Amino acid sequence: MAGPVELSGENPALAEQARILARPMTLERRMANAIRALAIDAVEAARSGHPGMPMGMADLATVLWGKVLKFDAADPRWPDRDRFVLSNGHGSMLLYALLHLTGQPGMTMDDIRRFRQWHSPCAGHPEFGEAPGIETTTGPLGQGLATAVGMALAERLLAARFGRSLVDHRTWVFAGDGCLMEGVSHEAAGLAGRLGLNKLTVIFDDNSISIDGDTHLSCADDHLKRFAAHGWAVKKVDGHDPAAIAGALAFALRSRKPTLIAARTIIGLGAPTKAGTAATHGSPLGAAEAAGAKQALGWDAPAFSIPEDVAQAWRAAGARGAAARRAWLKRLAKHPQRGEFERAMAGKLPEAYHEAMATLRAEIAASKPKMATRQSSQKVLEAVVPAVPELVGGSADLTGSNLTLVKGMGVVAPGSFAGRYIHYGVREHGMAAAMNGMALHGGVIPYGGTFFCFTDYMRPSLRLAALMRQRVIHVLTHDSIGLGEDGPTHQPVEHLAAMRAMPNVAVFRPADTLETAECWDLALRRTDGPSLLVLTRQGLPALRTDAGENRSARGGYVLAEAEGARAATLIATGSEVEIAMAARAALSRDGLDVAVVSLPCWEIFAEQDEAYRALVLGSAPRVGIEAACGFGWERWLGPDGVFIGMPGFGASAPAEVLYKEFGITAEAAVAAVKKLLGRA
Ligand SMILES: Cc1ncc(C[n+]2csc(CCOP(=O)(O)OP(=O)(O)O)c2C)c(N)n1
Ligand SMILES: [Mg+2]
Repeated sequence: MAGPVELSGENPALAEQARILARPMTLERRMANAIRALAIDAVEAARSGHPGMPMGMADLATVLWGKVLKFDAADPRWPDRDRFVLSNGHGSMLLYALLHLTGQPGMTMDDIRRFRQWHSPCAGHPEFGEAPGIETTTGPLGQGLATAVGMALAERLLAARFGRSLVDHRTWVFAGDGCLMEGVSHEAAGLAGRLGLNKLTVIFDDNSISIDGDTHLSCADDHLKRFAAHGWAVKKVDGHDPAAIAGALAFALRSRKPTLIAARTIIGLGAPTKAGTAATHGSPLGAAEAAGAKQALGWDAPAFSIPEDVAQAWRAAGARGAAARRAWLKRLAKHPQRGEFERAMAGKLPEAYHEAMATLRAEIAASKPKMATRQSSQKVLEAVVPAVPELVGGSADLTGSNLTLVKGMGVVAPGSFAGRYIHYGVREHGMAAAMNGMALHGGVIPYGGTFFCFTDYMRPSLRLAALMRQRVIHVLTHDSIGLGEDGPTHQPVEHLAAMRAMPNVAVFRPADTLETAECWDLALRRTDGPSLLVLTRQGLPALRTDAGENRSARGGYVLAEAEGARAATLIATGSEVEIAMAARAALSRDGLDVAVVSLPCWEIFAEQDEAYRALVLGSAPRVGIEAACGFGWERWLGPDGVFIGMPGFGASAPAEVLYKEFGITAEAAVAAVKKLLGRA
């Protein structure tokens, strides 16, 4: 709720505010005041929200959207539009006001009246998919900035592939103190600086205020020096002076580096007593302060209404890019790569992909390779990367471990964007955010690698990918104690459960090379959410030789049926399917017929019809085997099932020793079955 309200005499921002408000009242200032008024009204009506940021950044938004940003309100999804990312997403009313005022579809005044209410596209924080002009979901601070790096990178990659006549746009970010304090801003800025993404501009709302009060309570960073050190061009500007703002944006347009513009603003500009204080950050101004703000701004229109001349000026801004879009459509119509461009932007896999995948699966079935599933994944990439030109790979400095690089991909470097492989550096969080940005941009399908354990370092970006249902593919190797000697810091035990708990994510843990190809196939075809490929460091035998049907497509299946009536069902994933098969053979020697179920993707299996699941799981006693914590396994094992897995963290030792010491063995599975059947 509201922080302490400063009395006018004690609030140093008020003198500065008075000087700003005394400037001549131009149409451009009234356009900015329209944003302020809508933010005030919507937050008052909702009795919640963040008026301070839109009031502070309205002048910046008016110059950017009114003069510079390339867009056509008539088609918010025009592929060659500039991308605008509101990284300080709490100021969502700024974006909703801009979308409404410029006349974009899906953002009516009634929607704004219903800010933060059930079914309104004007959610508390901007949500991708709620209106076509919302480029990405923001709110977790720093994410928008890091996502924008991926958008700017995708633009460079596509420009290299299709040429400037089809792809030539910029990425603009509004970010606050919070975004720059977040660690991910360092990763994002470092990557953008290194790659020289000069068409990326961050406009930093330099208001020295965050929720607890003055930012100097916690942060004395020199953001300009920091970004300069990251390889950015930097500039300071008065965020309430339209001419100076236009000058700074022109500087960004000319820059050969990514640009940070630190725009000095007063949070809540216009509020008679609260301006410049944290009190305007995240609560309604209150009736008296709201009325006082409108008076100070010279705004006398009724709530939720815009004077006609101001409305007209904003609609004209919305139509500014119409001619550019028409010219672009003409160029597209004649472009020799039109079909490929449209296919890639639509996210449709090429015909050549389906052929390459079918050939690969047949070849694997015939050759029965014994290898780690991370190597199986490399085999898949070797086959599909040449067939799918929009696949863009990378790794967070673990290329040789994740096996994500395929010969001939070419490495992306400053000024050289024809390659398709990105060395993200040791920046898991930034990598995952950039991958989200690439997927949101469209035209590329990003995959990236790290150790499965370090999904912890990218979880906030994974969560947004899931929330936004983006096709990003994570190659997560070294998936259990099977990695051995590196020890418990590197051995995931709770990560499968944690990732399976996240909505909209598909977690694939294949058991051999054929299953790995099947899971990759499912991940590539899956357009409505992120896919995680959880892969081993250690070698595994080939368990399957039937390439006909993609059996992983049902999430789980009976890999080996019991020879007679099922006495028990062993259920396993990934490397533990081999153990289940060994246990089945041993039990068979003892006259016990058991089935083995491979469950590479729980999420897909859970979506199958009841009858199929019942058929697979059977009614005999069940034993689950997975080299991880058992959290969640009761879902498949029922109250009477037995789980064989990790009791807690792992340890540093050779993998075989760890499996034996932690009791994840065929012998343990045999004993568990016998005990369940009363044969112990
Ligand atoms: C990752 C993350 N942590 C915390 C928050 C909660 N939060 C929202 S806004 C904010 C302060 C942001 O300060 P600033 O960016 O300067 O915004 P301003 O008050 O200037 O609008 C915080 C801590 C959040 N949204 N995301
Ligand atoms: Mg701030």
